[in-house]
Amino acid sequence: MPVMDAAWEDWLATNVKRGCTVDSMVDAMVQAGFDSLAASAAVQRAVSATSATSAGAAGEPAAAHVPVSTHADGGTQASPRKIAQGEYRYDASPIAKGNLIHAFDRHVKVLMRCERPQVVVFGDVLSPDECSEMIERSRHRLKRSTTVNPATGQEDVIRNRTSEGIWFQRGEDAFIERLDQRIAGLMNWPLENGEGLQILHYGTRGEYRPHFDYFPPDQPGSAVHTSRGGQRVATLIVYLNDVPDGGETIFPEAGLSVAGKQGGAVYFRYMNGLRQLDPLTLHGGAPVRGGDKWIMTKWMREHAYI
Ligand code: PD2
Ligand code: ZN
Repeated sequence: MPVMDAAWEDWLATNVKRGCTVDSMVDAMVQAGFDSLAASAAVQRAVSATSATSAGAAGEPAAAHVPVSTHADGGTQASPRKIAQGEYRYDASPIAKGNLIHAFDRHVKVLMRCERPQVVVFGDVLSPDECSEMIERSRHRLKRSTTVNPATGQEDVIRNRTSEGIWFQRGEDAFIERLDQRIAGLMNWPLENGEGLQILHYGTRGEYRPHFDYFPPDQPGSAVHTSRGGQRVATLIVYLNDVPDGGETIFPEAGLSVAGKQGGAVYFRYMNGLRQLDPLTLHGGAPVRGGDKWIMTKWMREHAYI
């Protein structure tokens, strides 16, 4: 594998300034022999460094891969309050204390907590039957997943995200409503601030390269998404099956990896009360090495998502 030397750093800085997409740079590095994880992390660092220099916004990463809702209807205008600059300050997490959290209709186990970044791993958020029901409801309706082009806000099918997905509208029937309520209780965030549940399916070799879930504030395409409900503040990924091999959720900047277990979930929070965004929440879905992987994702916004 090539090494990340000064020549590569220069190449990255030049291409970021030229406006090349993250994917094109990652692809070029992978072609040159870099491991995809190392390439993604290097590109994200270069994008962050360049946006910090050009916008004077130290600590505000300019992410590129933002999964979005495909719901098309309009919504309320989010407050245009500025994102605070400077080093991310860890304030109190909304997640309840204790080893067992009462979330609407279920007691959920806390298996692991990390403070920097704020990550919590839960067991038994959904029962095995509920996981199977979500998979069966989704199996025949899957479409290739997209990511947001940060320049335009449009969705692109690109190689960094090899999965298929489907969205359920919030509260679309009694079963979904119950899961929405439980998840809002667990995340301790208003139900109406949640996007609809998204189901994702990865086959063998499917992966989702490292990215941020929040909309990069300095990218023109983000305004399209934050105009409805404001910025994303936290994510819950629920594992709907046991993956035979691979498919961990990884946090490369934190050196953390979560191997999913059916019904369990990983929570991470990236926007604090000052509206700063936490660059340590860079995360991805590692390649599935055997079998397939099903997850369900809930993204919470700072305002009602109507
Ligand atoms: O599949 C995953 O583990 C994963 C990892 C990172 C999913 C997402 N992000 C996502 O849907 O945003
Ligand atoms: Zn993500």
